[in-house]
Amino acid sequence: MTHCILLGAPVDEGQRRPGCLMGPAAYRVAGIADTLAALGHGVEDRGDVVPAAPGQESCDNPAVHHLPEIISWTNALREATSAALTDGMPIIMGGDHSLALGSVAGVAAHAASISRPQFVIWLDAHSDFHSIRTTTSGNLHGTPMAYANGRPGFAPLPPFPNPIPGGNICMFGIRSVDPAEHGAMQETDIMVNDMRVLDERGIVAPLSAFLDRVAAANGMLHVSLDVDFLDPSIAPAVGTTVPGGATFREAHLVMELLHESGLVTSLDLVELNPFLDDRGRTAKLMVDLVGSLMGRKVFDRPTRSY
Ligand code: 4U7
Ligand code: MN
Ligand code: MN
Ligand code: MN
Repeated sequence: MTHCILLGAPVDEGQRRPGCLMGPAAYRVAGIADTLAALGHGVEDRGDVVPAAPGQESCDNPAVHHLPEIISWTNALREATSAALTDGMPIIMGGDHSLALGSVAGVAAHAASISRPQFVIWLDAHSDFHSIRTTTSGNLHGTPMAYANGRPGFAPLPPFPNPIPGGNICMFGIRSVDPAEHGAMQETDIMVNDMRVLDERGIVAPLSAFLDRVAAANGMLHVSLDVDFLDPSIAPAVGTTVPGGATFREAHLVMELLHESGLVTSLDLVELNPFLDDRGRTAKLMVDLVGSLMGRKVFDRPTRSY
């Protein structure tokens, strides 16, 4: 039994399409708390995180927008996430992916405070590896993975606490990488499992290779699930659809294997835009995936089935 702590993060300023701010409400309406409780977990909904009033920060990339708002969110979510980790498993309900600038900083700070290594699995169509300097869209939801890896070019954001080494990061399902991101990623040892790798090797082999690493290091594992990891045909409620995403069963299998690993300590649910949804089906699918991540299965299996 896990003590699950729901944190609403109605962040909308990391991209340009209004609607992600309704994400936390949609997860609540789709029954996230009841889903967790039915699996035997404790559930504590701490409501929506409230950021401080934005300041006046600026940067020299004219494309970037809403930087002061995102800095306020980053600070508030870092504190809320690391505080929640002392009591249980934070589930951060977004909001666009810029919320991970704060949530991943919070998990990294907590892991450092108890001297455990932090690992991240990034389930996304995109690598989100821009810095504030290199983004051409100016949408800061395309930057959190680079911030967490300690990439330069993030002033005036606070320095990332204890940057996560590339070897502790696994990208899964990516199929849209900008040239500046590609160049920067080449200099890291991030485990990149793009869609081509998953086509060739399936889900189990690459995912279990990463999970073995986490287990060997007694690491904490943060899962960042972007709606656009999923194929748009099953998950239409997202602003940045990319064809060729994970199928229904691939996504559930990822979640089931993550559950069986027993390694997951925190979770982001990001980029749901309920305004674009079709009768709540994307919100419901995301909640069902949380169910699989937290132990729902048809039949019991041995702890490692591969
Ligand atoms: B998401 C993009 F140009 N790379 O920087 C950009 F393709 O959190 C997309 O993964 C970023 O949805 C997508 O704007 C961010 C674009
Ligand atoms: Mn993303
Ligand atoms: Mn994405
Ligand atoms: Mn997106």
